[in-house]
Amino acid sequence: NIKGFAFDLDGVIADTARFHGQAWHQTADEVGTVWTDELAENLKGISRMDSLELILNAGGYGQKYTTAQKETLATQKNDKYLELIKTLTPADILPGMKKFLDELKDQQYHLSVASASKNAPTILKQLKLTDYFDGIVDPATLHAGKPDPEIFVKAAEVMGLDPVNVAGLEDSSAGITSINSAGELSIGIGSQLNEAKIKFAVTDEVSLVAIKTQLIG
Ligand code: G16
Ligand code: MG
Repeated sequence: NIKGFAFDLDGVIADTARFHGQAWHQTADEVGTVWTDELAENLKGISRMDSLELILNAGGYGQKYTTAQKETLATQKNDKYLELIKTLTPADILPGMKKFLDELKDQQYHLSVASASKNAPTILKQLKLTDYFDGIVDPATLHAGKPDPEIFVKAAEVMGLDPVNVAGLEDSSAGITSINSAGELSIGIGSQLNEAKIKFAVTDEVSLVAIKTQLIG
């Protein structure tokens, strides 16, 4: 009996990965790491500092920078990213997701956000979606990121619900693992999300009816 939905942000509500990619590409150029599509793909869903470590390690520069220098690089990336996301408008909500959120709201489901991004409040504001959600999990409070269940357990708490009454939507396999380990119903959007209980190829296909249809099998 699902009473609430916990939403990942990047790749589910909006495509912010292209802005993360643009900003990190600059960092990669600066430190000397070759930017590849594979590297860009591996940055999805992981935290800011873990992303930086991945970029440094990809070029073999893992040991070259001090903690203070890494913080400077991460801050520069975030400043660039904040500049880029200023252009976001409600037109950037991924196809079908506004309609799905309206459907959930109409039927009085609880909604929360489980994003690794510290910029989620800013992004939701740009998309004019802030009021849809009971709350947003603050990733700064987490002991471990996805695939750890913590973020989706907290997303249930935000809605005042037991995890068994929550469904989580994710586009990353680490996120699906997090949802499953939290004891929630996992809804995967995209390819290669085999562990997801319910699967959609694209955001446009997500609706309550489509979810129920897959549940009944
Ligand atoms: C998002 C992105 C990641 C990003 C992370 C942290 O995750 O997919 O690439 O590194 O947030 O973002 P920030 O630097 O803004 O704190 P999610 O969980 O929304 O898919
Ligand atoms: Mg995501």
